[in-house]
Amino acid sequence: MENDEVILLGFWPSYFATRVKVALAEKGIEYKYKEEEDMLSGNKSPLLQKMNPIHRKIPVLIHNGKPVCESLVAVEYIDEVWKDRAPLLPSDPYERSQARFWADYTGKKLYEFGRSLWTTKRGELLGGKKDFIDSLKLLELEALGDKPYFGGESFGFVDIATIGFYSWFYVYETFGNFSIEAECPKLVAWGKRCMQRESVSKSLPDRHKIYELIVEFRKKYGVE
Ligand code: GS8
Repeated sequence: MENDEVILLGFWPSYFATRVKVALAEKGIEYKYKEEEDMLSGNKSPLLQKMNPIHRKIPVLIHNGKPVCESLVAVEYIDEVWKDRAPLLPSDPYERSQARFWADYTGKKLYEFGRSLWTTKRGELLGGKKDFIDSLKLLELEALGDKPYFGGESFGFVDIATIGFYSWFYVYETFGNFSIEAECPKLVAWGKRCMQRESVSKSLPDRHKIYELIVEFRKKYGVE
């Protein structure tokens, strides 16, 4: 594993790419990061098109020249290949199934409802805001509960899958005009707890930078 070549194709604000960054950091793997420069205009680099010809999406983990696409697939791959470090997924099959379920939930529901908050004109939000808050509350109640991390006492797969959204909370709150801390205090406390880990704090994008990007995006596409 010493001489392995590990490359990550990413786009800095992406929570999907953040998943892979945090997993690599948790395992202490050195890698080369390559930014997709022109993502918002829909232009994909030749390397991305070659490495992910099916979806042409980041993140792509390239291990010794071979691509692994889809963020959660990449996180599981990292966990299986670098076994000498603490495991990211639980060892019990049922717990593992539940971890996969919630990781999938955050990538689908939080992504979908969260996106509608900043791609919708302010006056037209209507049900989108409620859907988003409900999806967060459900995650807090059903998956996190009173535990410090989703998997229990230690940081793991669902934390890795979800923590990238924490950087987007500011965008959701600003465009949705609500406080996530007021709605989901345990989830916000969890986010702060995760930020105390170096693997997280050094991998997460800056929330104000994301906000500025979204302001630009809304201007460019006439969403005001
Ligand atoms: C989603 C990746 C994705 O949406 C995963 O890896 O988990 N299910 C995939 N990537 C976005 C950037 S982050 O919002 C992307 O690459 N979009 C480009 C496109 O849709 O063409």
